[in-house]
Amino acid sequence: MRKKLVVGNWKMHGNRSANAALLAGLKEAGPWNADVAVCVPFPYIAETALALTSQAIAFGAQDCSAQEQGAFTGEVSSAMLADLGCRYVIVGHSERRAYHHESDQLVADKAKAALAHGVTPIVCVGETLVEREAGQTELVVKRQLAAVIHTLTHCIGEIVLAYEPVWAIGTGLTASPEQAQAVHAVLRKQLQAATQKADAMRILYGGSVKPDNAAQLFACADIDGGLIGGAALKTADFSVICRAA
Ligand code: G2H
Repeated sequence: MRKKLVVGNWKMHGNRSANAALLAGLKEAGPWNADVAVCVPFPYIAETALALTSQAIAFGAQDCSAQEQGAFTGEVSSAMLADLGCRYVIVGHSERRAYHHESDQLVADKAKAALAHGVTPIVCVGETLVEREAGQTELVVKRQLAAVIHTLTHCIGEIVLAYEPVWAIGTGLTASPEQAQAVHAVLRKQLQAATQKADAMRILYGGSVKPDNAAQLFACADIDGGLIGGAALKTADFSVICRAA
């Protein structure tokens, strides 16, 4: 039995006072049966750590460098994230793959760097609308995951995987539970071929998860929680989603 995990991805939103209010609201709204975490912008990690001292809600970042340290201006290493107490880091989000041209291999290298410092990577995979309409969904997500499996080898069981169809991100379009479950089953099978831990691994769904569709998605056999964007910015909405998990 896998414990559900709900992760708020704040993306590039927030400021100190809004974050404080959101975190205070979340602390009041919990606890939930699911594991819950928020992945916040880099400048706010330290304050988030102070606000979430109880550990009931974990926190993390939205990206990390694949490099250990050195002359990489603007980059943030996974050692730094670990130093701040981050439990999770999102890697390979489609917004980074698209806007920062991150390759499958770079994403895999970031996941490896995170694991090396005890930070759990939440590795995102997902197809674009063009790819889905061309019947390439399976091909694309399997290729993205294969790079991570190949790079992490025996550590693959330590990651959290997130399926985020690009066409459903921030668009209000959500994959139906059937569409999402079908891809999650494909990913589970690919993990099963790579590690004996596959059945214990959590595969999250992300892409316009809202209070009114969360329960149906989370009821699917291979959907083990969600990666939540827009709805994670409102205490009430995020709390309902956490309760649905
Ligand atoms: C997908 C998701 C969070 P949203 O990017 O990772 O965002 O819920 O706003 O579609």
